[in-house]
Amino acid sequence: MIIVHGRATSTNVQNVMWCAAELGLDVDRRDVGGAFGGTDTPEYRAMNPNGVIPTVEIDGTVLWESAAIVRCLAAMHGDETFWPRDPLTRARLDKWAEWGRATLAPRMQPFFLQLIFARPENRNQAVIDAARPPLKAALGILDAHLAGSQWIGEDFSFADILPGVLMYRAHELGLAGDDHPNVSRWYRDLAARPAYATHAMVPFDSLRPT
Ligand SMILES: N[C@@H](CCC(=O)N[C@@H](CS)C(=O)NCC(=O)O)C(=O)O
Repeated sequence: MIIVHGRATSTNVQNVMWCAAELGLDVDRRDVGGAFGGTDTPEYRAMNPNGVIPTVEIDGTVLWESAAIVRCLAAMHGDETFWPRDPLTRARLDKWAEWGRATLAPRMQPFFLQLIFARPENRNQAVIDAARPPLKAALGILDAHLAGSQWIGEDFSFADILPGVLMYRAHELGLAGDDHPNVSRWYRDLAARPAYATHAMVPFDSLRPT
């Protein structure tokens, strides 16, 4: 039994939902966070003292940190291609999963903040301009890697999920495209996966200020 507490518009919830769907797992997702609220209640804080989403219950065990949850689901239910059991084989994939979290996501964050969450009149063009070169460099590294393979590894795996979940917004916001043809080809291949289309290609207009 898997319960995911978190709104569908959160990329960190999407990580978990997409992973679970790839693994064919049934999930009971409950809207929490953002406009839904619910993260400040004593009950929620008892599960997740950070007050963020997602919080996930797997067979009664409460977990938070979406990347840790993706790895847990992959280890519990993934086959050898999705989650290689040999540590070195897995680490060759996991370095990209971690890179997605540690390098790519922070370089996209300024764009999300400025282009989605800020009111147009409050957008800071200097922040956007300063964020472009580091994002371009990161996408260039990913593009060079994807020139040699369809997926992050030889086969689709957990390592596609952590950077891949960001690609919908990156392409919708025009952050990746002509300069990164292999990234865009990878995004199209991800988008052709029903689990990605359902859980990661979630419109984000509802996150914009009203
Ligand atoms: N590192 C955490 C980050 C969690 C996080 O910051 N979640 C955001 C949404 S993406 C959140 O809870 N925002 C407040 C809210 O939605 O109410 C994870 O990956 O689970």
